[in-house]
Amino acid sequence: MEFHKICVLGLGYIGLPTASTFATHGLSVVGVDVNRRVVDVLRDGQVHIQEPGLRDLVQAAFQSGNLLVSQEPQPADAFVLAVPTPILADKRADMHFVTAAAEAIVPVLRRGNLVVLESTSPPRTTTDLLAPILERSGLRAGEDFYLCYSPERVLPGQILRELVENARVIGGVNPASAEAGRDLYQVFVRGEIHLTDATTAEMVKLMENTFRDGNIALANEFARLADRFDVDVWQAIALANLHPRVNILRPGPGVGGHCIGVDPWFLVEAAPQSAQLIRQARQVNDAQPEFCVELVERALGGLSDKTVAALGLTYKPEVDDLRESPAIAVAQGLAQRGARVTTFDPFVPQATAPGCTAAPDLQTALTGAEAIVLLVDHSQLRQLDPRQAAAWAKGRVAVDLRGVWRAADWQAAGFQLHRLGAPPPAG
Ligand code: SAJ
Repeated sequence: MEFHKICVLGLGYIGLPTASTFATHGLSVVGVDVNRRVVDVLRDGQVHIQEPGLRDLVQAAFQSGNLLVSQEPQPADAFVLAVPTPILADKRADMHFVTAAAEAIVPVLRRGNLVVLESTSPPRTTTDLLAPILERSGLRAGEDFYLCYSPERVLPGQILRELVENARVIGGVNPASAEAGRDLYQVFVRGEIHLTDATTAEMVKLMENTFRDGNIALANEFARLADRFDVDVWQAIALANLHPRVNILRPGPGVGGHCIGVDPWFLVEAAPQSAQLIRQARQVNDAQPEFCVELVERALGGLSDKTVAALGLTYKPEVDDLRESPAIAVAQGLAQRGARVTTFDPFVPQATAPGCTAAPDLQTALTGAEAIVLLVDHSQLRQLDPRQAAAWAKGRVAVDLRGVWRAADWQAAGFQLHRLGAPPPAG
């Protein structure tokens, strides 16, 4: 099947790079976002998302003359849905963006079109939620138009490269739909394209992120056990990972972002009795910020009125994304227990956590601090020279929740370095 014009619905972390990449590969693309501000910002030549290389890619897409942005979808050969699928407070999937995007397509859907859902979704969303809405057009999914699920699998921070290079899974409501999906994505995907059915493709995506969440939960539980038995979890994991069939991930303050902490709940909601381990892993990771707050409290011998510099706020290193960040939960928890918390994140210096104060730079954050807590291992924070920290800080307590600061260096600078999942420093 040949594609000349496509509509990409949702111009966020996935939709904007995808729309721009299709445009720079010669397709005529209408990027659609219901948010007027997003459309205005893009028309203004700006980009509302921070991702390495994205600004240049979007500019190239506009300069090619192939990218238009609009609040409304237009008739096209294919429609790609890349809208958010967050969870509600009760951990159920919030599918209203998918529903709304599908409803917006109905009036412009034509015989022979392809519709692809990329948003991470509960099993059977494509067949049981999306198809019935699209069939309000009077056309039948798989017969009159092609319908696929093809999950985005790109890592924030590496999106542009992974979009093109990663293997792609495309699941159709019938084989002809999957093949139509392949014809679309092979416009720019250089990784292998694997065809399957729509529900399998939905499960693949959920299984990938659930696997990672479970592995991190295990690492976090190992950190708690190591704490209990005075073992250095970092050394123990490094040694265990020498086994050819073991690859334990890293403990930390918890799991953040809009994917790994969210997607496993879609399986729990869909089949609670069959997803008990998955639920438990989520609960372990969600409890990890509190465990870290208690670690800092122990290190300081109480938090009340203590001045704490909390370094890093984003959900992981080298990104500016604050969504569901466990670092924010830890900083907030410290403040709730009475500490005076100053936060600093080099990627988002204006941001802070509830009850905390933002410092514009590292020196301001550390000045007068009784304890320094590393929450996110951005390279600037990882490389913090303990002698410099000693010159600015008031106290000599440091807490490394990422396992990246060298104990010997910090001790040499006069600090007591406490590390997550490691015995407390001597003395
Ligand atoms: N984390 C740890 N320990 C680790 C690894 C990660 O505590 O060893 C934490 C991070 O600090 C962060 C969270 O987990 O808070 C998630 O970060 P991440 O880098 O593992 O993943 P995301 O959310 O940025 O991207 C994931 C990726 N999925 C997998 O690696 C299986 C990505 O490929 C997906 O496309 C993305 O989710 C998504 O959009 O679903």
